[in-house]
Amino acid sequence: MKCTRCRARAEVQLRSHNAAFCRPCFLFVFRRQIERAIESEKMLGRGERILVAVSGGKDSLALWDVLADLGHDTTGLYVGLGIGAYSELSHAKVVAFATRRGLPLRVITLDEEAGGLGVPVVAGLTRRPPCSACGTMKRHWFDAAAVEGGFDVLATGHNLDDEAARLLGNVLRWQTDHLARQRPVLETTHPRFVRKVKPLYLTSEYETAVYAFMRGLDYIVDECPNAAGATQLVHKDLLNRLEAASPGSKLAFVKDFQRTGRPAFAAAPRENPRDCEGCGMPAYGTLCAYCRLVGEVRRKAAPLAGAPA
Ligand code: Q46
Ligand code: ZN
Repeated sequence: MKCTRCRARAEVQLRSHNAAFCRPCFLFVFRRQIERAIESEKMLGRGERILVAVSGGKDSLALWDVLADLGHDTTGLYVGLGIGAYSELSHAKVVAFATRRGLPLRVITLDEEAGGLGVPVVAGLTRRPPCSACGTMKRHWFDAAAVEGGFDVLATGHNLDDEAARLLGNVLRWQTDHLARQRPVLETTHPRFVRKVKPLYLTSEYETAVYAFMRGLDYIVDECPNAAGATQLVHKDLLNRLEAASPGSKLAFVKDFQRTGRPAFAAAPRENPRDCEGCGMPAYGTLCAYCRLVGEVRRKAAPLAGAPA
C-alpha cells in the first residue's frame, strides 16, 4: 500500500477518506484537517486566548498538541471528577503532558473546589445516572474557569464519533431543540458564557488514536468506569457497524447534517439565558442546572448529616 500523497510506503489506511498515508503525510493531513475545520467554521481568531478542556484521553491531548503546534495561545483545563483511580491517573497524564510541552495548565478538583461534590457523590445522592450529573458539573466548571480566567474561547476534544453518536441520539428522540444547537461552534449568548468550539468534529477517533500513537502521546487508555452504562456507547457501536459496511458514513452523517439538516431546526427561536440567582452563570430559569443540582444534593445530604452514626 502506497501513501496517497507521496507514494512512499503507507503506514495507515483511512477507508473513510479512501486514502492511505505514510507517517509524515498522515501528521500533515491530520493537522491540516483540523486547521480547515477551524477556518471554515471561524472557530478561533488570531491572538485569542484558548482554554482547552483536557481529560487525559487521546482526543483532548491530541487537540491541545495540535493547537499549540499551530501557534495558538493555549492553556489546558483539567477538571478532576473524583472518580477514584480513573481520575487520579487521568490527572497525572495531563500534568505530564503539560510539563513535557511546557504549556500552562489549570486544575479544578471537584472534591476540593466544589465542596466535596465529586461525580460519584452527586450521582449517588440525586440518583441520577453518573454521566448526567457529570455533564452538568463539567459544563459549569468549564464555563466558570473560562470566564474567570478571561479566556476568549473554550475548545473541547469532541471528535467525529462523539458528534455522530450525539446526532443519532438526538434524531432517535427528535430532540429538535438539541438538534438546533448541535454545531461545532456555539457563539456566546451571555456575558459569562464564552464561545465553545469543537475543532475535531470531523476527525475520527481512529485518526486521533493514530496521531497519538505516532506522536508518542502518553494518554489514559482506560475508559471512565461509568462509560460502560452510557447509551452513547450503544450508538457508537451501531455507527461503527454502519461505518464498517459503508466507509465514510459517519463523516457524511455529521457533515451533511451541518450543511442541510441543522438549518431546518435552527429556525426554532430560543430565549437568551439570564443570570442564575445562585452563581451568576447563564440560566434558563431562576437557577442554572448546576445550582439546581447542588441544591438537590444539599437537600438530600442534610438528613444524612443529622442521622445518628
Ligand atoms: S467522564 Fe463523566 Fe464521561 Fe465518566 S461519568 Fe460519564 S460523562 S463517562 S466523558
Ligand atoms: Zn448557578
